[in-house]
Amino acid sequence: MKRNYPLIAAALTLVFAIASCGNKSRQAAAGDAAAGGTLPASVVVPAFNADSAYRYVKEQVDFGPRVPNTAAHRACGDYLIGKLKQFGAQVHVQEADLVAYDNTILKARNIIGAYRPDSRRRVLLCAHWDSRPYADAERGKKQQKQPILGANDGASGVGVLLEIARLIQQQAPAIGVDIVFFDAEDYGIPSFYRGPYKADTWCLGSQYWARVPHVQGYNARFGILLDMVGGRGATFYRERFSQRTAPAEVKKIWEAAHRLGFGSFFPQEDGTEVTDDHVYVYNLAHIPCVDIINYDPQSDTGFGDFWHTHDDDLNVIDPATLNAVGRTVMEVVYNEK
Ligand code: AHN
Ligand code: ZN
Repeated sequence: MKRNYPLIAAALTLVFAIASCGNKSRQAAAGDAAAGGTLPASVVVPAFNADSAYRYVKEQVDFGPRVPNTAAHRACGDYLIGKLKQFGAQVHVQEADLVAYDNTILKARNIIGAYRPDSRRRVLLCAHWDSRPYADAERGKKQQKQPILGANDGASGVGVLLEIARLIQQQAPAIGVDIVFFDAEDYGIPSFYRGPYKADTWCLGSQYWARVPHVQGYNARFGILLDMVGGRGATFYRERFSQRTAPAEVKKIWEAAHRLGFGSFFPQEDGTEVTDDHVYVYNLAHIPCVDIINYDPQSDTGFGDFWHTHDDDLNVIDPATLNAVGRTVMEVVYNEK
């Protein structure tokens, strides 16, 4: 069959002209063109605002350490509920008394914002919102027992997801989205503890949610967990549990990052395996879930020198990192059909 090239070219020009209208960015198209790819994707992805995400990180940190059973924790939880409502989500607050490694009863709340709750095509976006009660990676014994601000470890993932919630309200993607803020992730056995060993002391909120989801029979195509996604110069290697249990989703996310020009943040290399909320989402709720988590091969802990220390404050947060992660997640979500 003889193809009418001038007509096809004219039609494509028209399509692009229409797609260029309005003030929405065309990240997908720009990224494809820059990467020398084939045809630009036609989906319009709202522009992630890193300054807005940064503000949401700061607003959490301003409450102080968000350790379960404290006033700051309660106040920040109320703030998160208010923001999700403000951004038009259907909000579920899942309250639970969770038992910590030392038998402390934690008054915990998983906070869920659902968009298009009736759609069966869904994606789960999650992060933990509590901060660690101990700076147990500090050298000094006294500092070790004090709680941390967790600007990166906690607030960064939530900040990115609040910005995504704001954008979903403005222009919804084709699928349903659940934003889940897990509580009591970071109350695991501290390095200075000398009592009896106990398993599964991290990720208490996600363990609870994965056993008893906010709606019966809950399911999603896949999940994306954001953990420590705001550190200056952060690198997100392919976390090994995610790679093993959700390889197609890892591929999709890392390819999206590279398409958008964020290859330096997302090396195409495997990191370590991390026990994080995504492990329980997969093992207990059977939803494949990818952990986007900072892995620093240079540091002793693998999570950067400020991890679980008092240095994890706003000074370690770089909007450029929030931007790389936020745009990548937006790209993936808005390309789901
Ligand atoms: C452990 O250290 C066992 N897991 C890392 C999960 C974590 C802690 N993410 C943030 N803080
Ligand atoms: Zn932590």
